Amino acid sequence: MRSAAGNASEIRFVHARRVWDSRGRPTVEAEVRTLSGAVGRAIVPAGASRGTREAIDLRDGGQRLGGLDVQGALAHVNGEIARAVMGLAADDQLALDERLIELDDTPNRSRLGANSMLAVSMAASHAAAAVHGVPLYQYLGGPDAVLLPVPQVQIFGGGAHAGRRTDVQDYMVVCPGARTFAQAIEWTAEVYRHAGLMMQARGATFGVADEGGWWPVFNTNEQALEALVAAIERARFVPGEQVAIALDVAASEFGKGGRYTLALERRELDADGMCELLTRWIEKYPIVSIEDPLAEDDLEGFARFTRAAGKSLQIVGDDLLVSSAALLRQAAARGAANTVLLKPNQRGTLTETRQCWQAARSLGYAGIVSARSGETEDTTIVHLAIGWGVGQLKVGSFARSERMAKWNEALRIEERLGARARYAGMGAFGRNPMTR
Ligand code: 2PG
Ligand code: MG
Repeated sequence: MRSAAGNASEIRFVHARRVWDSRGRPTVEAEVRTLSGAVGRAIVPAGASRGTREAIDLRDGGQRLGGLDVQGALAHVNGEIARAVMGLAADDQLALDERLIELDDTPNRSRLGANSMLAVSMAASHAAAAVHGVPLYQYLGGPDAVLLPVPQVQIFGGGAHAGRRTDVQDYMVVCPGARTFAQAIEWTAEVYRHAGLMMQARGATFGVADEGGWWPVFNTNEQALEALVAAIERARFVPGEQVAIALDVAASEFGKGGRYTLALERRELDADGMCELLTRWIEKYPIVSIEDPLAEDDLEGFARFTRAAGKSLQIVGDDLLVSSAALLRQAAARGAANTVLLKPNQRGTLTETRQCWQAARSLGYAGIVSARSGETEDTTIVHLAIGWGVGQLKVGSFARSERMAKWNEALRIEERLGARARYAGMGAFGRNPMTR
Protein backbone atom coordinates (compact mmCIF):
# COMPACT_ATOMS: atom_id res chain seq x y z
CA MET A 1 0.00 0.00 0.00
CA ARG A 2 1.42 3.39 -0.99
CA SER A 3 1.18 6.16 1.53
CA ALA A 4 -2.18 7.86 1.28
CA ALA A 5 -1.32 10.43 3.89
CA GLY A 6 1.53 12.10 2.04
CA ASN A 7 4.29 13.45 4.24
CA ALA A 8 2.18 13.18 7.37
CA SER A 9 3.14 9.54 7.80
CA GLU A 10 6.86 10.03 7.18
CA ILE A 11 8.82 8.39 9.99
CA ARG A 12 10.87 10.98 11.87
CA PHE A 13 11.73 9.27 15.11
CA VAL A 14 12.28 5.69 16.25
CA HIS A 15 13.18 4.67 19.75
CA ALA A 16 13.38 1.35 21.60
CA ARG A 17 13.38 0.88 25.34
CA ARG A 18 13.59 -2.11 27.62
CA VAL A 19 10.32 -3.08 29.31
CA TRP A 20 9.33 -6.29 31.14
CA ASP A 21 7.00 -9.14 30.26
CA SER A 22 4.56 -11.26 32.27
CA ARG A 23 7.35 -13.60 33.40
CA GLY A 24 9.37 -10.63 34.66
CA ARG A 25 11.80 -10.93 31.77
CA PRO A 26 13.13 -8.05 29.68
CA THR A 27 11.64 -7.37 26.27
CA VAL A 28 11.65 -4.72 23.54
CA GLU A 29 9.21 -1.83 23.21
CA ALA A 30 9.50 0.44 20.19
CA GLU A 31 8.04 3.86 19.55
CA VAL A 32 7.66 5.36 16.09
CA ARG A 33 6.75 9.00 15.51
CA THR A 34 5.75 10.52 12.19
CA LEU A 35 6.13 14.00 10.74
CA SER A 36 2.56 14.83 11.75
CA GLY A 37 3.36 13.94 15.35
CA ALA A 38 1.42 10.66 15.35
CA VAL A 39 2.95 8.09 17.68
CA GLY A 40 2.78 4.30 17.54
CA ARG A 41 4.08 2.00 20.24
CA ALA A 42 4.36 -1.77 20.47
CA ILE A 43 5.94 -4.43 22.69
CA VAL A 44 7.09 -7.85 21.47
CA PRO A 45 6.18 -11.01 23.41
CA ALA A 46 8.30 -14.13 24.00
CA GLY A 47 7.53 -17.85 23.76
CA ALA A 48 8.64 -20.74 25.98
CA SER A 49 7.59 -23.70 23.84
CA ARG A 50 9.22 -22.46 20.67
CA GLY A 51 9.44 -24.11 17.28
CA THR A 52 13.02 -24.66 16.14
CA ARG A 53 12.29 -22.89 12.82
CA GLU A 54 11.01 -19.71 14.44
CA ALA A 55 12.84 -16.45 13.83
CA ILE A 56 15.39 -15.67 16.53
CA ASP A 57 14.45 -13.82 19.69
CA LEU A 58 17.77 -12.01 20.18
CA ARG A 59 19.10 -12.10 23.75
CA ASP A 60 22.40 -10.90 25.15
CA GLY A 61 23.54 -14.12 26.86
CA GLY A 62 25.97 -14.04 29.77
CA GLN A 63 25.10 -14.09 33.47
CA ARG A 64 22.97 -11.03 34.07
CA LEU A 65 19.17 -11.57 34.01
CA GLY A 66 19.80 -15.17 33.14
CA GLY A 67 21.27 -14.12 29.80
CA LEU A 68 17.88 -12.79 28.69
CA ASP A 69 18.62 -9.09 28.48
CA VAL A 70 17.88 -7.34 25.18
CA GLN A 71 20.50 -4.57 25.09
CA GLY A 72 21.74 -5.86 21.72
CA ALA A 73 18.25 -5.79 20.21
CA LEU A 74 17.63 -2.30 21.60
CA ALA A 75 20.90 -1.08 20.12
CA HIS A 76 19.89 -2.49 16.73
CA VAL A 77 16.60 -0.57 16.81
CA ASN A 78 18.11 2.66 18.08
CA GLY A 79 20.98 2.50 15.59
CA GLU A 80 20.84 0.60 12.34
CA ILE A 81 17.07 0.11 12.10
CA ALA A 82 16.20 3.69 13.06
CA ARG A 83 18.59 5.04 10.40
CA ALA A 84 17.21 2.68 7.75
CA VAL A 85 13.51 3.44 8.24
CA MET A 86 13.81 7.18 8.80
CA GLY A 87 11.93 9.00 6.05
CA LEU A 88 9.87 5.94 5.03
CA ALA A 89 6.09 6.15 5.18
CA ALA A 90 4.68 4.47 8.27
CA ASP A 91 1.58 3.63 6.25
CA ASP A 92 3.52 1.73 3.62
CA GLN A 93 3.93 -1.41 5.73
CA LEU A 94 5.21 -3.49 2.83
CA ALA A 95 8.06 -1.09 2.00
CA LEU A 96 8.93 -0.68 5.66
CA ASP A 97 9.03 -4.43 6.32
CA GLU A 98 10.98 -5.04 3.12
CA ARG A 99 13.58 -2.55 4.34
CA LEU A 100 13.81 -4.42 7.65
CA ILE A 101 14.24 -7.71 5.83
CA GLU A 102 16.93 -6.19 3.58
CA LEU A 103 18.86 -5.27 6.70
CA ASP A 104 18.77 -8.85 7.95
CA ASP A 105 18.15 -11.33 5.20
CA THR A 106 19.31 -14.33 7.26
CA PRO A 107 16.59 -16.98 7.09
CA ASN A 108 15.78 -16.71 10.78
CA ARG A 109 16.68 -13.06 11.48
CA SER A 110 19.62 -14.14 13.59
CA ARG A 111 21.59 -10.92 13.13
CA LEU A 112 19.08 -8.24 14.21
CA GLY A 113 16.60 -10.52 15.96
CA ALA A 114 12.88 -10.85 15.28
CA ASN A 115 12.25 -8.97 18.52
CA SER A 116 13.97 -5.78 17.31
CA MET A 117 12.38 -5.97 13.86
CA LEU A 118 8.85 -6.79 14.99
CA ALA A 119 8.78 -4.03 17.60
CA VAL A 120 9.35 -1.49 14.82
CA SER A 121 7.08 -3.23 12.32
CA MET A 122 4.17 -3.20 14.79
CA ALA A 123 4.87 0.29 16.20
CA ALA A 124 4.84 1.68 12.65
CA SER A 125 1.40 0.15 12.01
CA HIS A 126 0.07 1.86 15.14
CA ALA A 127 1.59 5.17 14.02
CA ALA A 128 0.02 4.74 10.57
CA ALA A 129 -3.41 4.08 12.08
CA ALA A 130 -3.00 7.21 14.19
CA VAL A 131 -2.05 9.27 11.10
CA HIS A 132 -5.23 8.07 9.42
CA GLY A 133 -7.24 8.71 12.57
CA VAL A 134 -8.74 5.22 12.79
CA PRO A 135 -8.29 2.26 15.15
CA LEU A 136 -5.64 -0.21 14.03
CA TYR A 137 -8.09 -3.01 13.14
CA GLN A 138 -9.92 -0.63 10.81
CA TYR A 139 -6.70 0.71 9.31
CA LEU A 140 -5.71 -2.89 8.52
CA GLY A 141 -9.05 -4.16 7.33
CA GLY A 142 -11.10 -1.16 6.25
CA PRO A 143 -14.87 -1.13 6.63
CA ASP A 144 -14.98 -4.93 6.14
CA ALA A 145 -13.18 -5.52 9.44
CA VAL A 146 -16.22 -6.66 11.39
CA LEU A 147 -15.43 -10.32 12.18
CA LEU A 148 -15.00 -10.93 15.91
CA PRO A 149 -12.86 -13.99 16.59
CA VAL A 150 -13.83 -17.12 18.48
CA PRO A 151 -11.71 -16.94 21.65
CA GLN A 152 -9.69 -20.06 22.54
CA VAL A 153 -9.26 -19.73 26.29
CA GLN A 154 -7.02 -21.87 28.45
CA ILE A 155 -8.59 -23.35 31.59
CA PHE A 156 -5.69 -25.57 32.71
CA GLY A 157 -2.12 -24.69 31.71
CA GLY A 158 0.47 -27.46 31.51
CA GLY A 159 3.63 -28.40 29.63
CA ALA A 160 6.40 -25.82 29.45
CA HIS A 161 4.11 -23.28 31.12
CA ALA A 162 3.58 -25.24 34.34
CA GLY A 163 6.82 -27.04 35.17
CA ARG A 164 5.70 -29.87 32.86
CA ARG A 165 3.08 -30.89 35.41
CA THR A 166 1.10 -32.36 32.51
CA ASP A 167 2.47 -33.31 29.10
CA VAL A 168 -0.32 -31.56 27.20
CA GLN A 169 0.27 -27.80 27.30
CA ASP A 170 -3.10 -26.07 26.89
CA TYR A 171 -6.51 -27.37 27.93
CA MET A 172 -8.81 -24.75 26.45
CA VAL A 173 -12.47 -24.04 25.77
CA VAL A 174 -14.19 -22.45 22.81
CA CYS A 175 -17.83 -21.37 22.68
CA PRO A 176 -19.26 -22.36 19.30
CA GLY A 177 -22.78 -21.85 20.65
CA ALA A 178 -22.28 -18.21 21.63
CA ARG A 179 -23.88 -15.50 19.55
CA THR A 180 -21.38 -12.74 20.23
CA PHE A 181 -17.78 -12.40 21.37
CA ALA A 182 -19.00 -10.86 24.62
CA GLN A 183 -21.23 -13.85 25.28
CA ALA A 184 -18.39 -16.28 24.53
CA ILE A 185 -16.24 -14.42 27.05
CA GLU A 186 -18.97 -14.49 29.70
CA TRP A 187 -19.52 -18.23 29.23
CA THR A 188 -15.79 -18.81 29.43
CA ALA A 189 -15.65 -16.81 32.67
CA GLU A 190 -18.21 -19.21 34.18
CA VAL A 191 -16.28 -22.29 33.08
CA TYR A 192 -13.01 -20.85 34.40
CA ARG A 193 -14.65 -20.01 37.73
CA HIS A 194 -16.20 -23.44 38.14
CA ALA A 195 -12.93 -25.15 37.22
CA GLY A 196 -11.24 -23.13 39.98
CA LEU A 197 -13.92 -24.04 42.52
CA MET A 198 -13.57 -27.69 41.58
CA MET A 199 -9.81 -27.63 42.06
CA GLN A 200 -10.30 -25.91 45.40
CA ALA A 201 -12.79 -28.52 46.54
CA ARG A 202 -10.26 -31.23 45.65
CA GLY A 203 -7.63 -29.44 47.71
CA ALA A 204 -5.71 -28.92 44.51
CA THR A 205 -5.26 -25.17 44.33
CA PHE A 206 -1.70 -24.34 43.43
CA GLY A 207 -2.37 -21.00 41.75
CA VAL A 208 -2.09 -20.43 38.05
CA ALA A 209 0.39 -21.32 35.30
CA ASP A 210 2.27 -18.94 32.97
CA GLU A 211 -0.80 -18.02 30.91
CA GLY A 212 -3.24 -17.79 33.82
CA GLY A 213 -4.82 -21.26 33.53
CA TRP A 214 -5.26 -23.24 36.75
CA TRP A 215 -2.11 -25.12 37.76
CA PRO A 216 -2.86 -28.72 36.77
CA VAL A 217 -2.86 -31.25 39.57
CA PHE A 218 -3.73 -34.45 37.74
CA ASN A 219 -2.30 -37.96 37.62
CA THR A 220 -2.90 -38.42 33.90
CA ASN A 221 -3.37 -36.08 30.96
CA GLU A 222 -6.85 -37.48 30.48
CA GLN A 223 -7.93 -36.48 34.00
CA ALA A 224 -7.63 -32.86 32.92
CA LEU A 225 -10.09 -33.55 30.09
CA GLU A 226 -12.54 -35.13 32.54
CA ALA A 227 -12.20 -32.11 34.82
CA LEU A 228 -12.76 -29.76 31.91
CA VAL A 229 -16.01 -31.48 30.91
CA ALA A 230 -17.12 -31.43 34.56
CA ALA A 231 -16.40 -27.68 34.77
CA ILE A 232 -18.40 -27.04 31.58
CA GLU A 233 -21.34 -29.01 33.04
CA ARG A 234 -21.13 -27.32 36.44
CA ALA A 235 -21.29 -24.00 34.64
CA ARG A 236 -24.54 -25.36 33.13
CA PHE A 237 -23.47 -25.50 29.51
CA VAL A 238 -23.97 -28.38 27.11
CA PRO A 239 -20.49 -29.79 26.36
CA GLY A 240 -19.83 -29.89 22.64
CA GLU A 241 -22.81 -27.75 21.73
CA GLN A 242 -22.44 -24.55 23.66
CA VAL A 243 -18.91 -24.99 24.96
CA ALA A 244 -16.33 -27.34 23.45
CA ILE A 245 -12.71 -28.29 24.10
CA ALA A 246 -9.56 -27.22 22.23
CA LEU A 247 -6.10 -28.61 23.04
CA ASP A 248 -2.58 -27.50 22.35
CA VAL A 249 -0.66 -30.73 22.80
CA ALA A 250 2.61 -28.91 21.94
CA ALA A 251 4.02 -32.35 21.11
CA SER A 252 7.42 -31.02 20.00
CA GLU A 253 8.11 -30.46 23.70
CA PHE A 254 8.05 -34.20 24.46
CA GLY A 255 8.40 -35.85 21.07
CA LYS A 256 11.37 -36.24 18.74
CA GLY A 257 12.31 -38.70 16.02
CA GLY A 258 8.93 -40.42 16.23
CA ARG A 259 9.12 -41.12 20.02
CA TYR A 260 6.77 -39.35 22.42
CA THR A 261 7.49 -39.49 26.15
CA LEU A 262 4.45 -38.86 28.32
CA ALA A 263 6.38 -38.20 31.53
CA LEU A 264 3.28 -37.81 33.69
CA GLU A 265 2.08 -41.25 32.73
CA ARG A 266 5.56 -42.81 32.55
CA ARG A 267 5.07 -44.20 29.06
CA GLU A 268 6.48 -43.77 25.60
CA LEU A 269 4.46 -43.84 22.38
CA ASP A 270 5.38 -43.84 18.71
CA ALA A 271 3.55 -41.55 16.25
CA ASP A 272 0.80 -44.13 15.65
CA GLY A 273 0.37 -44.55 19.39
CA MET A 274 0.05 -40.80 19.78
CA CYS A 275 -2.59 -40.68 17.02
CA GLU A 276 -4.50 -43.54 18.62
CA LEU A 277 -4.46 -41.82 22.02
CA LEU A 278 -5.74 -38.57 20.53
CA THR A 279 -8.37 -40.41 18.48
CA ARG A 280 -9.67 -42.04 21.67
CA TRP A 281 -9.88 -38.62 23.30
CA ILE A 282 -11.73 -37.16 20.32
CA GLU A 283 -14.28 -39.99 20.49
CA LYS A 284 -14.78 -39.61 24.22
CA TYR A 285 -14.63 -35.84 24.79
CA PRO A 286 -16.14 -32.87 22.93
CA ILE A 287 -12.83 -31.82 21.35
CA VAL A 288 -13.10 -29.60 18.27
CA SER A 289 -9.49 -28.44 17.81
CA ILE A 290 -6.03 -29.92 18.43
CA GLU A 291 -2.83 -27.91 17.98
CA ASP A 292 0.52 -29.62 17.41
CA PRO A 293 -0.80 -33.16 17.98
CA LEU A 294 2.58 -34.41 16.75
CA ALA A 295 6.08 -33.00 16.81
CA GLU A 296 7.43 -30.39 14.40
CA ASP A 297 9.76 -33.00 12.85
CA ASP A 298 6.84 -35.30 11.94
CA LEU A 299 5.16 -33.81 8.87
CA GLU A 300 4.16 -37.30 7.72
CA GLY A 301 2.49 -38.09 11.06
CA PHE A 302 0.66 -34.76 10.84
CA ALA A 303 -0.56 -35.69 7.34
CA ARG A 304 -1.74 -39.13 8.50
CA PHE A 305 -3.55 -37.67 11.48
CA THR A 306 -5.16 -35.02 9.27
CA ARG A 307 -6.36 -37.65 6.80
CA ALA A 308 -7.82 -39.70 9.65
CA ALA A 309 -9.34 -36.99 11.81
CA GLY A 310 -9.21 -33.69 9.96
CA LYS A 311 -12.63 -33.95 8.40
CA SER A 312 -14.43 -32.94 11.54
CA LEU A 313 -11.51 -31.77 13.68
CA GLN A 314 -9.49 -28.57 13.47
CA ILE A 315 -5.80 -29.55 13.35
CA VAL A 316 -3.50 -26.62 14.01
CA GLY A 317 0.15 -26.24 13.07
CA ASP A 318 2.12 -24.04 15.44
CA ASP A 319 5.67 -25.39 15.89
CA LEU A 320 5.14 -27.22 12.59
CA LEU A 321 4.46 -24.08 10.55
CA VAL A 322 5.89 -21.22 12.67
CA SER A 323 3.73 -18.69 10.77
CA SER A 324 5.76 -19.28 7.61
CA ALA A 325 4.04 -19.13 4.20
CA ALA A 326 6.76 -21.41 2.76
CA LEU A 327 6.35 -24.09 5.45
CA LEU A 328 2.58 -23.82 5.12
CA ARG A 329 2.80 -24.53 1.38
CA GLN A 330 4.97 -27.59 2.06
CA ALA A 331 2.49 -28.83 4.65
CA ALA A 332 -0.45 -28.21 2.32
CA ALA A 333 1.24 -30.22 -0.44
CA ARG A 334 1.22 -33.19 1.97
CA GLY A 335 -2.25 -32.49 3.39
CA ALA A 336 -0.85 -31.85 6.87
CA ALA A 337 -2.95 -29.80 9.31
CA ASN A 338 -5.88 -27.63 8.25
CA THR A 339 -5.25 -24.50 10.31
CA VAL A 340 -2.27 -22.25 10.94
CA LEU A 341 -1.40 -20.50 14.19
CA LEU A 342 -0.24 -16.94 13.47
CA LYS A 343 2.35 -15.47 15.84
CA PRO A 344 4.06 -12.38 14.41
CA ASN A 345 7.25 -12.88 16.44
CA GLN A 346 7.79 -16.27 14.84
CA ARG A 347 8.63 -14.30 11.67
CA GLY A 348 9.66 -10.76 12.65
CA THR A 349 7.43 -8.55 10.48
CA LEU A 350 3.70 -7.97 10.12
CA THR A 351 3.98 -8.34 6.35
CA GLU A 352 5.39 -11.89 6.52
CA THR A 353 2.78 -12.89 9.09
CA ARG A 354 0.04 -11.51 6.88
CA GLN A 355 1.49 -13.29 3.85
CA CYS A 356 1.27 -16.56 5.78
CA TRP A 357 -2.39 -15.87 6.51
CA GLN A 358 -3.03 -15.00 2.84
CA ALA A 359 -1.34 -18.24 1.76
CA ALA A 360 -3.44 -20.13 4.30
CA ARG A 361 -6.64 -18.65 2.98
CA SER A 362 -5.81 -19.42 -0.62
CA LEU A 363 -4.98 -23.02 0.32
CA GLY A 364 -8.21 -23.44 2.27
CA TYR A 365 -6.59 -23.37 5.70
CA ALA A 366 -8.16 -21.64 8.67
CA GLY A 367 -6.17 -19.41 11.03
CA ILE A 368 -5.81 -18.47 14.68
CA VAL A 369 -3.96 -15.35 15.78
CA SER A 370 -2.01 -16.22 18.91
CA ALA A 371 -0.21 -14.56 21.79
CA ARG A 372 2.92 -16.01 23.41
CA SER A 373 3.34 -17.37 26.92
CA GLY A 374 5.46 -14.33 27.83
CA GLU A 375 3.15 -11.38 27.15
CA THR A 376 2.53 -7.75 28.08
CA GLU A 377 -0.26 -5.20 27.96
CA ASP A 378 0.26 -4.88 24.19
CA THR A 379 -2.98 -5.61 22.27
CA THR A 380 -1.72 -5.44 18.67
CA ILE A 381 -2.66 -9.07 17.96
CA VAL A 382 -6.33 -8.40 18.74
CA HIS A 383 -6.34 -5.80 15.97
CA LEU A 384 -4.61 -8.21 13.59
CA ALA A 385 -7.21 -10.91 14.25
CA ILE A 386 -10.10 -8.53 13.56
CA GLY A 387 -8.45 -6.41 10.86
CA TRP A 388 -7.34 -9.44 8.86
CA GLY A 389 -10.65 -11.27 9.52
CA VAL A 390 -8.87 -14.38 10.82
CA GLY A 391 -11.80 -15.63 12.89
CA GLN A 392 -10.02 -17.11 15.93
CA LEU A 393 -7.88 -15.69 18.73
CA LYS A 394 -5.81 -17.46 21.38
CA VAL A 395 -4.25 -15.37 24.12
CA GLY A 396 -4.00 -17.75 27.07
CA SER A 397 -6.35 -17.95 30.01
CA PHE A 398 -8.88 -15.85 31.83
CA ALA A 399 -6.65 -14.33 34.50
CA ARG A 400 -3.56 -12.09 34.61
CA SER A 401 -3.81 -8.67 33.03
CA GLU A 402 -1.54 -9.40 30.06
CA ARG A 403 -4.30 -11.84 28.96
CA MET A 404 -7.32 -9.81 30.05
CA ALA A 405 -5.99 -6.70 28.26
CA LYS A 406 -6.51 -8.56 24.99
CA TRP A 407 -9.96 -9.98 25.72
CA ASN A 408 -11.04 -6.54 26.94
CA GLU A 409 -9.71 -4.83 23.81
CA ALA A 410 -11.79 -7.18 21.64
CA LEU A 411 -14.85 -6.38 23.77
CA ARG A 412 -14.29 -2.66 23.16
CA ILE A 413 -14.04 -3.23 19.42
CA GLU A 414 -17.18 -5.38 19.35
CA GLU A 415 -19.06 -2.63 21.16
CA ARG A 416 -17.71 0.02 18.82
CA LEU A 417 -18.80 -1.99 15.76
CA GLY A 418 -22.30 -2.27 17.19
CA ALA A 419 -24.80 -3.90 14.86
CA ARG A 420 -22.10 -4.44 12.20
CA ALA A 421 -20.11 -6.80 14.47
CA ARG A 422 -20.24 -10.46 13.42
CA TYR A 423 -19.08 -13.32 15.66
CA ALA A 424 -17.08 -15.81 13.62
CA GLY A 425 -18.47 -19.00 15.24
CA MET A 426 -17.60 -22.49 14.03
CA GLY A 427 -17.51 -21.33 10.41
CA ALA A 428 -13.98 -20.06 11.11
CA PHE A 429 -12.70 -23.52 12.06
CA GLY A 430 -10.36 -25.64 9.95
CA ARG A 431 -11.45 -28.72 8.05
CA ASN A 432 -9.54 -31.38 6.14
CA PRO A 433 -7.95 -29.57 3.18
CA MET A 434 -8.36 -32.70 1.03
CA THR A 435 -12.13 -32.81 1.45
CA ARG A 436 -12.85 -29.18 0.72
C1 2PG B 1 1.84 -21.95 22.06
C2 2PG B 1 2.20 -20.70 22.85
C3 2PG B 1 1.02 -20.03 23.47
P1 2PG B 1 4.61 -20.29 23.69
O1 2PG B 1 2.52 -22.98 22.14
O2 2PG B 1 0.90 -21.91 21.28
O3 2PG B 1 0.26 -20.90 24.26
O4 2PG B 1 3.18 -20.98 23.80
O5 2PG B 1 4.42 -18.84 23.55
O6 2PG B 1 5.35 -20.67 24.95
O7 2PG B 1 5.27 -20.88 22.46
MG1 MG C 1 1.30 -23.98 20.46
